[in-house]
Amino acid sequence: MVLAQYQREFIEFAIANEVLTFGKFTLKSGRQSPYFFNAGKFNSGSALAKLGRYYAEAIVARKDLEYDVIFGPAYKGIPLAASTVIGLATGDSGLDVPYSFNRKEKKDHGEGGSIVGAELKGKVLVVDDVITAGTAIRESVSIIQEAGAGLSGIVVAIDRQERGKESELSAIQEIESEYGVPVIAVVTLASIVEYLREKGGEHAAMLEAMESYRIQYGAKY
Ligand code: OMP
Repeated sequence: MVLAQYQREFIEFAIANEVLTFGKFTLKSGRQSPYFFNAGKFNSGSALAKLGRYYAEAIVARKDLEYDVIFGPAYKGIPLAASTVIGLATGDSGLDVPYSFNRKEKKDHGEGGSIVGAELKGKVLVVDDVITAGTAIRESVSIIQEAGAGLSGIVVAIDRQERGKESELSAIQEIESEYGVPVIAVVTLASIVEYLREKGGEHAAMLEAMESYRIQYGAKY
């Protein structure tokens, strides 16, 4: 595969912020992974500003994407959605897009309810951090459907391209065919593998660990 320049830059940005790290990690699925992507480590104003621009560019580049509101699922999706709408408003496109997010606990006083921000209606674009098995995303889809709105697409920083427990397809492929919407990822497992291959030298051991993980859990493309 050929790595686009923005993907190379994004991987370097994630490594520099210790968002993308290599080692031994246990995932939500129980799998032992040689890498982890912790979006919570984008934890300063300049990092979020830059991150918001990457998401905004990924959205603008998909000309076929239609959406009325951006939704960030609690918790990690909240700063991501906020950064993305700022990225859209301050970038070349200058789009002023409404956004909302959910509370994990429903509030029964004050304004009440579990949705904060813009009304969740019409076509909803979900902004989240990572898709592995797709569990978190399915929860977001339920929230959108309960609000009477419709899912129109999903944008994530990374698609780990892992197959589901009972399927050869990746979680993203399953979601795309199940809901009939596009899932856009800034980078994928394949991009990270390609990045390590380009770097060579001291990255050889990481590359080997990533390749064997891909053989064990990677989806078939
Ligand atoms: P799924 O719900 O299996 O799609 O996994 C997505 C969630 O896993 C993310 O929202 C994170 O909570 C967590 N996760 C990461 O943040 N980074 C990773 O590299 C891998 C995972 C994970 O546990 O699979």
